[in-house]
Amino acid sequence: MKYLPKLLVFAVLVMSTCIFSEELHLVSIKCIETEDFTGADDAYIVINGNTVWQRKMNNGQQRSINIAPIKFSKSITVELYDEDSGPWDDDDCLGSQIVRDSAKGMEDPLELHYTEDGANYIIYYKVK
Ligand SMILES: [Ca+2]
Ligand SMILES: [Ca+2]
Ligand SMILES: [Ca+2]
Repeated sequence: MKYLPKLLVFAVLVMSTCIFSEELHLVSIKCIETEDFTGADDAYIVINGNTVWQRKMNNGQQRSINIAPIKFSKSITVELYDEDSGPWDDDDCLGSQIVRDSAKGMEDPLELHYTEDGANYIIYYKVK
């Protein structure tokens, strides 16, 4: 019985690596058209309810996304927002896109398109 706790920890570790076997690598983001018409957007990416990246983005800009890969299983949702300020100006959702494990192993980065609220963005990603 004294090995049981260790066995349980081992089993949970094995199970979690089996369940979350995919890794989402966000490569870069390109702004074709901002949501704000007064200048740059304060674009931010939300995954699993957490803001994982935020930068100012203006028309024609492309930036690399230097964050750690995010583990997932089967599918994961990647949301893009523009942050606004002031009590009457809520942040704008530019779209919500789903990455699937079927993209795993593709050599070239794939694209997610965000075109809500008049904006136009592309997020490039890989699944490993
Ligand atoms: Ca806005
Ligand atoms: Ca804004
Ligand atoms: Ca707004």
